[in-house]
Amino acid sequence: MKYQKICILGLGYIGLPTASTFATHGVQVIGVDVNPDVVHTLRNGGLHIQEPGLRTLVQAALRSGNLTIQNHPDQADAFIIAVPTPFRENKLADLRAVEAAAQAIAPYLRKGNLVVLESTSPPLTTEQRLAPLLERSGLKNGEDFYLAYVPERVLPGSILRELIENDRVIGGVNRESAEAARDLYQLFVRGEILLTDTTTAEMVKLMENTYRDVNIALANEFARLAERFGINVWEAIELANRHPRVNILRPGPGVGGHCISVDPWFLVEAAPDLARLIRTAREVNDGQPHHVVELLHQTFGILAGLRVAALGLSYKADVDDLRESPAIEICHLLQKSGAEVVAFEPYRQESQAEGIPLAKELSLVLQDADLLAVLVAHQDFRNLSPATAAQTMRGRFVLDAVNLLNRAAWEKQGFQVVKVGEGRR
Ligand code: SAJ
Repeated sequence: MKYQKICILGLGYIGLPTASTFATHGVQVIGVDVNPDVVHTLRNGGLHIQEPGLRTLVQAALRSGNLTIQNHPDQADAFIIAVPTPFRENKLADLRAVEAAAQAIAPYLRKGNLVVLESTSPPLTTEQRLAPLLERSGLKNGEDFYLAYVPERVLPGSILRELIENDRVIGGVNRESAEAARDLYQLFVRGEILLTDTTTAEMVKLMENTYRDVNIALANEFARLAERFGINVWEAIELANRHPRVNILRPGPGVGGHCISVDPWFLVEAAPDLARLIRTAREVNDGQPHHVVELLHQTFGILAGLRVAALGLSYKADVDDLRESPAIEICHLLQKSGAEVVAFEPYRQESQAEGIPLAKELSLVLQDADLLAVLVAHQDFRNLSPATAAQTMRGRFVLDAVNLLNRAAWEKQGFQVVKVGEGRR
């Protein structure tokens, strides 16, 4: 199939790079977002999210004249839904944005069109939730229009490269739909394109992120065991990973972001009686911020009244995304314990985030602090000098939740250091 004009709904971390990449590969793209601020920002040459290389790519796409931004869909050869699928308080998937996108597409759907869902969704969503809404157009899925589930698999921080290089799994409601979607994605994907059915593709996406979540939970549990037994988990992991079939991930402050901390719940929701390991892993990772604060209590005693300099608020290193961030949860828990928290987040310029005041510079956040808490392993923090910190800070407590600091160098400056996964005998 040939595609001249496509319409992408949702211009976030996935939709915007995808829209811009299609546009720079010669396809006419209508980028749609229901948030008027996003539409306004993009139309005026701005960017509402940060990702390495994205600004240049979006500018090139706009300059080529192939990318236009608007707040509603239009007729096109293909429609891609890339809207968020968060969960609600009760951990059940919130598919309202997917459903709204499908309803918005239905009036523009024509015979021979392709509709693709990219948003991570519980098993059977494409068949049972999306198809009926699209069929309100009077057209039948798989016969009058093609329908496919094509999960995104790109890693925040490396999105532009992975979008092109990663292998791509495409699930169609029938073979023709999978092939129609393959014809679209092969316009820019250089990885292998693998065809399957929609529900398998939905499961594949959830399995990938669940696999990572369970493995991080295991690393976090190993860290807790190491703390109890008085050994250094980082050394133990390095040694265990010398085994040819072992690859233990990194313990840390917990698991955040909009993907790994959310997606496994979709499997728990779909089959709570079966997904027991998956639920436990989620609970271990969700409990990690509490564990880190407990570690502080045990080592430093009462936290009330301490001034804490928190380094990093994003959900992981070198990204600006604060969603589900364990660093933010640790700050909130410290505030609840009566500590005064000021944070420095190099990717954020605002004066506060989620009720946490933000300092504009690293040197300012350290001023008069009693406890330095390294919560995210941003590149910017790697060269932090213990001598400078000792001059600026009031107290001598350090928490390293991400194994970034050299313990000996900090102890030499008189700091008392707590590290996740490092037990002391
Ligand atoms: N984390 C650890 N220890 C580790 C690795 C990660 O504590 O060893 C933490 C991170 O700090 C972060 C969280 O886990 O808080 C998730 O980070 P991540 O880098 O593992 O993954 P995401 O959420 O940025 O992106 C994931 C990726 N999925 C997999 O690697 C299986 C990405 O390929 C997906 O496209 C993305 O989810 C998504 O959109 O679903």
